[in-house]
Amino acid sequence: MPIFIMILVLMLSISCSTETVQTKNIGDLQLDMSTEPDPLEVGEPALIKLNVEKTGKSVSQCQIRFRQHMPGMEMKDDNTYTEMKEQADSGKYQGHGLPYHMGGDWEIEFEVKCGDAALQKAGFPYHIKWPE
Ligand SMILES: [Cu+2]
Repeated sequence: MPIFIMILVLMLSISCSTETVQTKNIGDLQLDMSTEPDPLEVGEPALIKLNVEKTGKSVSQCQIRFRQHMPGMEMKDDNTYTEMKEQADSGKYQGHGLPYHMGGDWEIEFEVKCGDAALQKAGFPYHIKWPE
């Protein structure tokens, strides 16, 4: 294989493995959200991943659920929540959401309850493109 093709393949594999992470702070918690697929796609359910940290350390055993909705547009699944499962006390939580039925401005809203702290909500805006 010519060297330039090898370099091209290498570059493609690197760019595919970089995931987009959105960060948000609520109280003293830092939430990092990423998705598979990345970016989100119309008509596809996605794996939503949330890492929870407090002053740089992962926070374990939180109860987290999320819903997906389009602000300004009422839809039947607006209040359907997905419970997230923690990956072996890692502070990394995952859950499969519902498919996104249309392109536009969505919000993925998390409800996070860690230990004795009060339940907190955090919304991540997400624009989903219509397929070409
Ligand atoms: Cu809609």
